[in-house]
Amino acid sequence: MMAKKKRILILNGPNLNLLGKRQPEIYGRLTLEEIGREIRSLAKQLSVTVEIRQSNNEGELVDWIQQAPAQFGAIVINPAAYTHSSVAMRDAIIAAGIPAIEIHISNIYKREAFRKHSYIAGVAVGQITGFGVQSYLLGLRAAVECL
Ligand code: CA2
Repeated sequence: MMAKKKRILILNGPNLNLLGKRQPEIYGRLTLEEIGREIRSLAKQLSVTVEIRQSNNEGELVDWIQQAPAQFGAIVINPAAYTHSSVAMRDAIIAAGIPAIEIHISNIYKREAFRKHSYIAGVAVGQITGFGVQSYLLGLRAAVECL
């Protein structure tokens, strides 16, 4: 079995299952499935394994973050709307104690005022925001550097 340090968990928050289906002007035309293919292709080049999950449920995301250290060396997370509301996800990341990289497709600082605050940023290694699908790929590269 591949060492857990070489495994990276990619988490996606609420509504990201709609990617490619609505609001392409903000979030692009690729579906989460298609983005997943690009992520897996880069992971192969970087000699790491990725597991990609999406949930619309805050508690499920908290459970996955809590369980992550048993199987994964780092987390790349697009918390979506929970970025701006979830103390629970922030606390789970602190408790997990493995590096987390926060990513966003859109630039959250160029949008509505309520998106400018992230509960996750202060406990993440860093944040990548505004590069479209590339945010996921840059996030994966950053995570590999943290292993
Ligand atoms: O830019 C990002 O990646 C966000 O995390 C996306 C979230 C938003 O709440 C954050 O402020 C920034 C929204 C995800 C919703 O995704 C959709 C995709 C297609 C159609 C509708 C929603």
